[in-house]
Amino acid sequence: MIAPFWHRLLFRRGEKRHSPMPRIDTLGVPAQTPLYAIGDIHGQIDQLRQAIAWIVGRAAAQTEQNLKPKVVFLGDYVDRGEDSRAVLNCLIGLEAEFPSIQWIFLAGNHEAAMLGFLDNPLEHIAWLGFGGAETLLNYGVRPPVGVGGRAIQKTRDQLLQALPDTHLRFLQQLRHSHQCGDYLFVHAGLRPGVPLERQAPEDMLWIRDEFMNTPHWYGKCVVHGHTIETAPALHPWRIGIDSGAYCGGPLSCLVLTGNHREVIGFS
Ligand SMILES: [Mn+2]
Repeated sequence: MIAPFWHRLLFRRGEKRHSPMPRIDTLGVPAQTPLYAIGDIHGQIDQLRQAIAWIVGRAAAQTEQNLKPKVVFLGDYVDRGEDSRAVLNCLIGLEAEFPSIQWIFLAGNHEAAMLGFLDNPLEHIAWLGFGGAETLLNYGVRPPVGVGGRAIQKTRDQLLQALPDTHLRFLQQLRHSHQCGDYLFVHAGLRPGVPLERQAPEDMLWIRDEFMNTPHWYGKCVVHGHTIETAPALHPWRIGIDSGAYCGGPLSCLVLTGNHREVIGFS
C-alpha cells in the first residue's frame, strides 16, 4: 500500500522522528528524591567542604520529612587545583559519615587520565601536562624531569606507592552516568544522534564542541560539567555547571526539587 502524501511528508524513509524540545519547567525529579549535583571540583577542598556542609544541613531536614536526598558528583575531582588528595579523602568518607544520603560518584576525564597514567604511563604522559603534575605533588611525588621513559615509569611507580588503596578503588569504581526522573547526569555530555543506550564512555568523559554546539533532545535533560561557563547554563536539553572552581570561579551545586531547579555557588 502506498502511504498517503501527508504521511510521507511526516515520516520520510530512514529519517528519525525527533521529539520536540520540552519546556524546562516541565522537567523534574521524583518528589521524594531531592537531588544535588556538583560540578568539577579539581582539588578545591575548601569549596567542596562548604558545599557539603550546606547540602548535609538541607538533607538532614529533608530526611526528617521522610525524603531520600541524593547527591551526584559529576567528576573531575583531581588535578589542577589546591589539594586533590584531600578532595578524594573527603569524598571517600561521605557514605560512612552520612548514610541517610545517597552518594553517587561519576568519572571525569581527569580521573580516566590518572588511571590511564597508572596503567600505561608512557601512553598517558599527557596527563602530567593537564593537571596531573599538581596531583603528583599532593601525593608527595615529584613530577619527572624531562620525558625519558625510565623517569616516567619511576614516577608512576612512586604514585602507585603513595596512593592509598581506598583512593585507587574509588577511582576504579566511578560510573559513567546516572539517571533520575527527567535528568541524565554525565561528566562531559552526549553525542547527538546516538541513542542513550549506545553512548560511548569516551564521549561521556571527553566530548565538548559536538555536544555543546548542537541543541538536541535526548529524551532526558543532560546535567554535565567539563566545559567551563561563566554563568550556570540552564536549558531544557542541557544544564552545565562547571563554573571553573580551580581558576577563581565558584563551585556550583544544582539543586533539583520536584519541577524546580536552582544553582548555588560556593567560593
Ligand atoms: Mn574539568
